[in-house]
Amino acid sequence: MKFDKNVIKQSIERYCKVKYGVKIGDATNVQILNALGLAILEEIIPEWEETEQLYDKQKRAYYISAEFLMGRALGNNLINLGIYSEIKEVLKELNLDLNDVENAEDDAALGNGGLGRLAACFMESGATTNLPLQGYGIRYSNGIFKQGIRPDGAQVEEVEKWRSDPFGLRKENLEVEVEFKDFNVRAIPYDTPIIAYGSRNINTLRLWQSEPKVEFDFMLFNSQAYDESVRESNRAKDISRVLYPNDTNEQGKLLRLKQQYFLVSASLQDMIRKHKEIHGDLNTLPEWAAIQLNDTHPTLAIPEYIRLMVDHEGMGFSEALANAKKMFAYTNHTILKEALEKWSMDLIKKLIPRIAKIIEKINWEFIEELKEKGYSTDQIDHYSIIQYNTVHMANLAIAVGYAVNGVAQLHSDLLKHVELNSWYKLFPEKFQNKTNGITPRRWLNYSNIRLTAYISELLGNEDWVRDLSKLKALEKYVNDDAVLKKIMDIKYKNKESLVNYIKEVEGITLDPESIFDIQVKRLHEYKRQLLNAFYIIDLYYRLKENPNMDIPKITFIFGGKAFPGYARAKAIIKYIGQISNLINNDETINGKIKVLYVQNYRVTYAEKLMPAADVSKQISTAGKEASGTGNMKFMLNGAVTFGTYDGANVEIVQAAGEENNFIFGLRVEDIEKLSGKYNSREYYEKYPDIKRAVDSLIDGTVSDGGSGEFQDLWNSLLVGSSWEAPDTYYLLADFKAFKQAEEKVFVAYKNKKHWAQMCLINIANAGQFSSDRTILEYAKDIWNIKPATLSL
Ligand code: PLP
Ligand code: GLG
Repeated sequence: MKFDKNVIKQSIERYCKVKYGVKIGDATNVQILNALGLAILEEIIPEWEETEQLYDKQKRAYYISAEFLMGRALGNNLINLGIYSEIKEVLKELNLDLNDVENAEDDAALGNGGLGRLAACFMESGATTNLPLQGYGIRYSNGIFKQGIRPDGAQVEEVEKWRSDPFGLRKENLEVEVEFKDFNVRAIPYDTPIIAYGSRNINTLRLWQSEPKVEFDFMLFNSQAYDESVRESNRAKDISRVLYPNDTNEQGKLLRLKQQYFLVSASLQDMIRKHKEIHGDLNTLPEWAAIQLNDTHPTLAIPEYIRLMVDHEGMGFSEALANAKKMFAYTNHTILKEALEKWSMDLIKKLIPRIAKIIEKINWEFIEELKEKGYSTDQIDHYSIIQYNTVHMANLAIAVGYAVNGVAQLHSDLLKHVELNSWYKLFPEKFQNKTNGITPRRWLNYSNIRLTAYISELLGNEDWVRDLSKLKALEKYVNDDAVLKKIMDIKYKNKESLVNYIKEVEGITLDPESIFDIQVKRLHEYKRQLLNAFYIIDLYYRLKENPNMDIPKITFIFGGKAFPGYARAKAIIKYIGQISNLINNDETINGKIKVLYVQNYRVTYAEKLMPAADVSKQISTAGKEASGTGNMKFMLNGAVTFGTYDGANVEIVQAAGEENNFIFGLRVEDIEKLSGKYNSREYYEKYPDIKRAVDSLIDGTVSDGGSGEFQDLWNSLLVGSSWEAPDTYYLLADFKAFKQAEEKVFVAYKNKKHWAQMCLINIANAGQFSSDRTILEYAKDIWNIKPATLSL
């Protein structure tokens, strides 16, 4: 972007005037933010259009996702445009502070966690690697809820405001209509520019908003039936009103089905219209478009594509199906059974009957194919897309899609050899691995400016930002005391910044001299925050018994939202809050340990936590965390991983060395061997420390306020139920190993130089976890698309 200070200044002034009727001096920060957003849009729109035209000449990939966890846009856009300090100056001259303006922006929290944040990183990397990649999603008016933690530790949920969308462009001219059985809605696209770093390309994320065809019914309004008069209108608006706050668990709700169909129908109509405009012939669409289904949520795109071709374009069913088989690819993000989406055929029939018919037909054709190949009736039943009047979305995606990928090597291997083994046998050629990644622009350049500047100083340029594998060259400093010291100084400063932020938003004072041991992620039993908490309570008991115990000061930080209907997850949050109250208020331990559950963990909070972490806690039960991406963010910012051999942790320690991280506990093979034989009670009876920690739930150490939640947690570990074995996630089996690993952390931390070396080696080997690498692999191995770069 050509940058001219005065032009930007005048634009901000103008937009304040015409949009809000205020002078700059009287404008609120939100108004300045929006005016600045428009000023920047005005400058970049020519390049945005140019990029679109360039991409029109070649095959594109479309990433359809129910979630995009974008976070804030302003700071990152300024970094990518290379005008962060210039804008800071401009604002200063106008008596404004860029930080305040940045803080006026609410997170675009249109996602739950890893899956949505991955989609956001992919968008940015797609632009930066100049790939013709476009995102399609839903513009929820309300993203993920805002979480508060009550003094007793309990989670409370509130509506999160999203007042600002400074770069979203409403494109009413491109609206389409989505048809349900008994009503139609308008789908209005809002385009967000995705700005490349170090290139002029600007990609597009297109989010659909649902709106009614008529705002209200005048007849009803006139006859004073006010509620009735807006009922239809609300029914339409409801579709994009709110994000389901459920991470890895499907509930089969009608509104959710509406959202999914709304998303795919609008997106496909958009793609098809464009293809017709440019190429005319719809038969060639698969040569020009690859469509990635981010998890099964957008799988209805397959029957919807066929419907549009057959019913609207006069194509034969077999041709449409054959085309679909060349166009759709599916990413699996989890092997947790409860996350595998299923929809009742009755529900589909009620909402979108034509789609139900098409799914039946796809299934029929698929079964015929299997019969021809000589499969038995039993086998066919197993593969069937429809079973007991229920549609298995993953089956549909795998049967029709041409590629299926997992998100880390271990996960992809488990899909092939365990979870989806029968499918792998049927279609071995479809299965791939694409290990997740993160964008270094947001997760280092923007959020850790100190480390960014120092890396550029050491490497002599900024090339590493676009080619993260160049970080490897940092390894040569592994014995350079000055470099090691500087890296630790930076970490310390980042910790101080976090301490200030936490003081401000949580009202709690932390000590930057202590180890910052951080576990932030959605609250889920398989992620085992409870195991971490048990370790902490055990450490606390030991410290009380032996106040002179020689350990470094340590601060345990937790963060993450629980699905509001997930009682056990909420009980775990409360328990952590309770032990935190107990420990933080006990003066006899001299502040040696401190525990904090930060409120409302989200992208903006993550940007402050990652740069300040010493230890990254990644302790899921082996085999359960498909990949993790938080783990990569910590690594890139120079934290060591304390984790199980799970998901991408495996690749992290392969890259940076097991000796530079703390790996503990059961591996997938161990768990397979234990399965069916595991008895948590043996551990409980045999080890007094385990018993003491687990019993802290019910022995009066802490209180759930009489709700019985803690007893339920205790039962889940030791009693189980008719549908669930005790301790399904092997907390007690891994407790001892956890404890030993933590002892190793304490020892290692005492040797400052060695600790610094571990951090440096982790940073130097984080290159392969750039989402640039991931997205280029998708482009080459799945989408068959090529970069196209605007000339300078
Ligand atoms: N939530 C937010 C706000 C994130 O930034 C991330 C990733 O960094 C996640 C969730 C996913 O975390 P994890 O990979 O640990 O599950
Ligand atoms: C899933 C998985 C994570 C994974 C993420 C992105 O649970 O392990 O890192 O997708 O692939 N629900 C998720 O966040």
